Amino acid sequence: MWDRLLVDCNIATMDPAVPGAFGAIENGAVGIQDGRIVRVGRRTELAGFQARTVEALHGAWVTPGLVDCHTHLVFGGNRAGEFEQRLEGATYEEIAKAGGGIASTVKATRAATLDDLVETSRPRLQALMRGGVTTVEIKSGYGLDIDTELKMLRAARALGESEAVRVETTLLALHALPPEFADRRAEFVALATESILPAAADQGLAGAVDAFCEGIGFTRDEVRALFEAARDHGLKIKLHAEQLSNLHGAALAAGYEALSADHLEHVDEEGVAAMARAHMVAVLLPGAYYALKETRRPPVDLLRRYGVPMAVATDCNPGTSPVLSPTLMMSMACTLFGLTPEEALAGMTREGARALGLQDEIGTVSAGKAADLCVWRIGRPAELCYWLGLQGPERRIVAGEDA
Ligand code: DI6
Ligand code: FE
Repeated sequence: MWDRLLVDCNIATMDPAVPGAFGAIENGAVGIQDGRIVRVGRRTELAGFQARTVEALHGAWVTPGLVDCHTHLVFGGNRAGEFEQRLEGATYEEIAKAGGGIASTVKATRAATLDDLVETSRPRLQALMRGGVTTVEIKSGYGLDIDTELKMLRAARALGESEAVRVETTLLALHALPPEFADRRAEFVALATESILPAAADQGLAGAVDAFCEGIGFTRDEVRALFEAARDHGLKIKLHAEQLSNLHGAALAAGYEALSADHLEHVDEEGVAAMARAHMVAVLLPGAYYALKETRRPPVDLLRRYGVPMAVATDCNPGTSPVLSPTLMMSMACTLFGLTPEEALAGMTREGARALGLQDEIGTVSAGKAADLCVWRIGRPAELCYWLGLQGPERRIVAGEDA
């Protein structure tokens, strides 16, 4: 006997093995046992099965729980003041060069206690959860010293333990050069690769590493040193690449079998081809594109042509993407980047999972995966991308339990 059986629903399985748009099953049913999906199909196909509770969803749509595969949601303070400066014409790079930007968040994050960080970040996480997120990746990167980087990762872990959401942590080891290393780049890279990364790995605080490969960030050679260390410590690899210029970071990441390259507004065909060969995911971040008023879009057609899966994420961060709504990002992925609603929903579910290396565990409504689901009171899946300011799902189910 199963634990739960959801009936009288339509299911956007997002499972490529289910034919048709959204892998949709109308008049469907989902069986759940021990936190996992045991069977998905038409109601009639599941008629012979029994469950302790049978719940009618009155025609609602069930989707995979949303996967936000790229956030920086743990940080101290915020940058609403810089938002005002940017509205008056200052650019992100100018603000960064004048000591604001990431450096100002570093200062606030260093000053915060672990508890402060957890409690100021919690409402941001809860907003994403209300929007339908059941798995979130959280990066460090506003510490830039060993204690603060580990504090950020511990805060992310503490949030995951106290909220009904899966949290994946990433050490963003090369995000910005901290002021105290202003003329000692090589020393900072050595600190990141030889001290911070091994400490995070040894303490089991991070599953992956990331870096900001950019003119105002780090060079390919610096990033390569980090990736070598990540490989030695068995950490997965991701990269902020080609956001503001083309340093060929995506191709570098491909050489290390990275899970994803993220942003990619300036990636060229060679980079896309390298990503395809390495089976990487392109993580598209329309919130940062919007907030920075960028005009160059990621090459979506090229990514499609090469068969590079596209994920969509919030990039929730205090500087370039103060975004608290996953469905708003799906909308922007359609309107600003030209994704179809099906691609946008796949981007926040199946491909987001792939960008975290969790494609066998979450991301589609399929037998054998974790029962992480959202129940939406909508008439068709495209509504998830159509409404701006959509309220979240009616129900969020994490590991088979209402959350
Ligand atoms: N790219 C981004 O968009 C964020 N980090 C990065 O490497 C911005 C982070 C910030 O401005 O605080
Ligand atoms: Fe980011």
